[in-house]
Amino acid sequence: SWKKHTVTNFSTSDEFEESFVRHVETTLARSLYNCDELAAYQATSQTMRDNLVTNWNKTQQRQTAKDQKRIYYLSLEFLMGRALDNALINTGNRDLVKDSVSELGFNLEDLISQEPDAALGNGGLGRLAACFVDSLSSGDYPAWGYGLRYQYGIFKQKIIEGYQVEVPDYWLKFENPWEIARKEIQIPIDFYGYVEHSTDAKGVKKSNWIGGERVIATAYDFPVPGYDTKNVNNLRLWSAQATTEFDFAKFNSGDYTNSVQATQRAETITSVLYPNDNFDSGKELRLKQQYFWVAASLHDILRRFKKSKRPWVELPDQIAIQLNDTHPTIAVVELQRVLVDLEGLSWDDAWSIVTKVFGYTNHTVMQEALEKWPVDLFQRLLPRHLEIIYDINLFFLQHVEKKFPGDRDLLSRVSIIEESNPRQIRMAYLAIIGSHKVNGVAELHSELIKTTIFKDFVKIYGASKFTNVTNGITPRRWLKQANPELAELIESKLGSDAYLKDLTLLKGLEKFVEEEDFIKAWAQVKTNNKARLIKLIKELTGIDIPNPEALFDIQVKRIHEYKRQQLNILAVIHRYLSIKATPAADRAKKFVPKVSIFGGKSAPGYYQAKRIIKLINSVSAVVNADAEVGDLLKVVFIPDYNVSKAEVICPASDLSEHISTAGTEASGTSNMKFTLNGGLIIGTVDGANVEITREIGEENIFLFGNLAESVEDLRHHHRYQGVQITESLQKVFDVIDQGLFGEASEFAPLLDSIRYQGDHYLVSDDFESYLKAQELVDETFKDTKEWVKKSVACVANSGFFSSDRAINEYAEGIWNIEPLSATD
Ligand code: DL6
Repeated sequence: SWKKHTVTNFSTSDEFEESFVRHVETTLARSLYNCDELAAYQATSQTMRDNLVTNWNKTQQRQTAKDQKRIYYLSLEFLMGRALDNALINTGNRDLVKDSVSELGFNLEDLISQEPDAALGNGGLGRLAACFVDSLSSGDYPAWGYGLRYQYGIFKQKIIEGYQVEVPDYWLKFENPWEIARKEIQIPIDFYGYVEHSTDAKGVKKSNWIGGERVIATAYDFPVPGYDTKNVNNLRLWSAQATTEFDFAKFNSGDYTNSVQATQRAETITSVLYPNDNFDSGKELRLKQQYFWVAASLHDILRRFKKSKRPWVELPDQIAIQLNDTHPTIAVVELQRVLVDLEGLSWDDAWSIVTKVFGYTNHTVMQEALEKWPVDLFQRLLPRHLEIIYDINLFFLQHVEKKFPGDRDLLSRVSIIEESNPRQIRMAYLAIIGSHKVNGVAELHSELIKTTIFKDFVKIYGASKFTNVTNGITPRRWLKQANPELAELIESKLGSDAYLKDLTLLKGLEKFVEEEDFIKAWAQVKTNNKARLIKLIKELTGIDIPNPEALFDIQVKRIHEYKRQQLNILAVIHRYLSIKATPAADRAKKFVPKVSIFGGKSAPGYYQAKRIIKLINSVSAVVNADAEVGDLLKVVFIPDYNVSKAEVICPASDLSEHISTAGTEASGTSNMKFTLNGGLIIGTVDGANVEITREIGEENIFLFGNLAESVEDLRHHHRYQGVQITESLQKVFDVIDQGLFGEASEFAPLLDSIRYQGDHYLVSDDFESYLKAQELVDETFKDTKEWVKKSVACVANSGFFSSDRAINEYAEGIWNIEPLSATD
C-alpha cells in the first residue's frame, strides 16, 4: 500500500505500555495506582516524545550531512493548539495508543483534553504559521520555525454578565512534555547603548555598537512531526533570562528589590504575547521582543551556516528566511549589521546577500495594522540599527531618484522614514526593500496590495517582485483530527487516506453524490458532530440546544469591526423580530429552526469590539428565554474560542459566516476549515472566499454585499451625503434604543458608528443583501438532500486549500528549496 507508517515505533501495545509505565514511575515519580488523567496524559506524551526526539535527531543529522538549502520561518506567533493528538495522528500511532491506554484503564480522548492549548498567537497569522510548520515537516522540507516562548499566551476569555473579562493564560503551569529546554544555548542580546565610529589603518570606516543592557536568549525546542514520514523538524522558541541571575552585592547590602529587578526586567521580554490582532500597538516592550527574537534566531542561523565554512556570498544558496508579516523586519537590518560591522563585508556585498535571503508575507491592507515605530524609540533602543536604516533608505531613495528624476512626492511617499510628528519608521517599506519577494495571502489581497498600499513599489521594482500564495490549512489537524468520523467515511469511499497528503484526491468523492447511502452517512456524521458541539455549548454556557436538526450558523474568529460580527447580530435581531411578527401558525413554514453561534476574543483595549460581544450576549439572553420563539432561534456566544474548541466547532457547522467588508480580510483561513468539514459559507466577495467560490462553484456558496472596488466610493458618499439606514435596519436600531436588550446607552456607540459616524465598515450598505442571502440559505436548507450534496461538493473541491499546496508554492516560487526525503 502507499502508506508505510514508517514512523510508528511501537509494534505492539506492550511496547507502548512498558514505556508509559516507566515514565509514570520514573519521569513523574508516581505509581500506577496513583496515576490520574493528567499524569497519564504526561506519560503518554513523554512516551511519544521519546520517539519524536529520536527521529528529530536523525532529521537534524540528515539535514546537516546533506547540507541542502534550508528555510527559516520567522513568526512572532505560532498558534499550535494541542500537540498530543496531532503527534499520534502524524506518526500513525493513534489506534495503538488508544487501545493501550484503554488497557491501562484510561480513555484516550480524556487524556488528550488534559493538555492546555499552546496559544502563542492571536488568530489567523499565528494559526497559519502552525499549519505551515506541519506542512513543512510533512513535505520533508529542511525547515525551522523561530518564535518566542511566551509564558502567557493569548489571554483566556471569561464572559461575566455578558462582558469579556481577560484572565491570564499560564499555559506552563505543569511540566510541558513537548518542549526540550536547551539551557546550554545562551545567546547574548544587547539593547540601548551607543555607537563608536572609527577609521581603520586602510581608511575604512568602522561602526561599533556598544550595548547598554544585555539579556540572554535561551532556546526551547518543539519537535514538529510530519505526517507519514520520519521527518521531524524543529520549532525553536526563545525565552529571555537575565545575564546574572542575581546581584549578590546588592542583595548583601540589603537592597533586595534592586537585586531581583534586572532579572525581572529581562524575563519580562518573553512574558506575554501582545493580544492585538490586525492592529499595531507600538509599545517599547513589543519592539524589544521583536529584536530579541530576531537577533537570537539570526545568530543561531548564521552559526549553523558558518560551520559549513562556505563564503558569505553563498548564504542565499543555503538559507531562505521568510518574514511572517513585518514583525521580524528588523532581521533585514540585523543581518546587514552582522555582515558589515562584525564580518567586515562591504556595504554593497552585504546588501546584495541580504536582499536575496529574505521574503516578506503581507497579511493586511488596513492602515491601522501596518507597523510603524517612532524614530526616537529606535534611537534609544537600537542606535546602530537606526543608522543602518538611514543608510538603506538613502541608497534606496537615490535609486528611486535616478529612475524617476525630480519626483519629490514619490520620494516622500516611499521613504522608510515617515516625516510625521513624531517621525516614524515604516516597517512594511523596509521589508519590501530588504526582500526579493513580497507575497499576499489570497489572490484578491495580492492584487489589492499592488494597486493600493504598495502601488509605488510596483512602479519602482516592477510587478514581478510581488506575488501571491493563497493560504492553506493542514488537513491532518483540520479534518483527520477534528472530524474523525468524516475522515473515516471519506477513507472508506476513496479506498485509502492518501488524500491526507494529496488533498486534491477529495475530488473523487463527487462520484458518490447520487448514492443514497452515502448521502445518509454524510448527513449522519454532521448530526453527530452537531451533537458533540451541543454538549460543549451546554458545558461552557449552560445553554440547551433542543434541536440538533436546526441550522447551525457559526461565526468564530477574532472580534473586529471589519469582520462584522455586528452585521450578523443585527440580522439575528431582525430575524427574531420577524419571527415574533409572524403568526404562530405560519412560523414553521417561513423559518427554519436556527442556532446562531458566535465565538472570538476582542483585543482588551478595543472598545467597539467589546460592545459587540456584550450585544451578542444580551441578545442571547433575551432570545433564548423567549418561549414564544422556542427552537426557531437560539443564540450562543462560546467563551474563550481557541484551537481546541475550533476542532469541535468547525465540523458542526451547516453554515459559517465570512462577512468582512470587501477588501479588508486578507484571506481568512477559517473559511477553509469550515468548507473542508462540509459546511456551506455565507460570505462577501473578499479574501479567499473568492477562490473558494472558484473551486466549489457559485451554486454552493451564498455571496452577498458590495465589492471591494465600490468601498471607497461608498465611504465617500457616507462622508458627504450621510448614511442611509433602511427600514429593516431602523427597526432593529429602534428595539435596541428602546432597551429590549438592556441599557440602550451601552450599545449606542456601536449604532452611532454606523448611523452618525460614517459607517466605515458599510454595515448599512450590505444589510439588505445580507438578509436576502440569509433568506436563500433558509430556502436551500429546507431541501435536506440538496443541502447535503452541496456539503459534499464543498469537501470534494477543497483540495486547493491544503497548506501543503501553499508550502510547495513558497518552496518553488520564493525559497527555491527542495525536500530532503527521510529515506535518503
Ligand atoms: O494570513 C493569515 C491571516 C489571514 O487569513 C487573515 O485574513 C488576516 O487577517 C490575518 N492577519 C492577522 C494579523 N494578526 N496579527 N497579529 O492575523 O492573517
